[in-house]
Amino acid sequence: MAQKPKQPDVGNPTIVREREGGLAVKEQPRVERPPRFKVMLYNDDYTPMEFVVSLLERVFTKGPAEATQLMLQIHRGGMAVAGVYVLEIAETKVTSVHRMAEERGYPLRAGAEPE
Ligand code: TYC
Repeated sequence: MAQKPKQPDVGNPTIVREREGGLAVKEQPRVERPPRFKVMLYNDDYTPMEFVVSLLERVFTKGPAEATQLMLQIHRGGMAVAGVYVLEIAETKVTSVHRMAEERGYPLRAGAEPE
């Protein structure tokens, strides 16, 4: 009876395998989850509500209803988490918020903090 071909063990980093030349290489287990960062949006008295809603839709990919609820949560409570991302993405979102607000002369502030 024919032997079932052995599946390559690609993707299982804990296995020690024979490589060309007979060298056994133990790969590092890639089990660490990269740290995540909350992107906070802060209330102010001047940025128009409609602008915050459209920014939450565009930058944080919220639907219109969720964006409106989140904007009202910030307006009433002073701040809210707009999204959670790995550091580089979180920083890019913060920069986008500040750039878009500054372009229109609004004082809207955002910040990233560890989850
Ligand atoms: N408080 C603002 C207003 O009354 C609206 C607002 C909501 C501003 C959320 C910033 O992150 C914010 N126009």
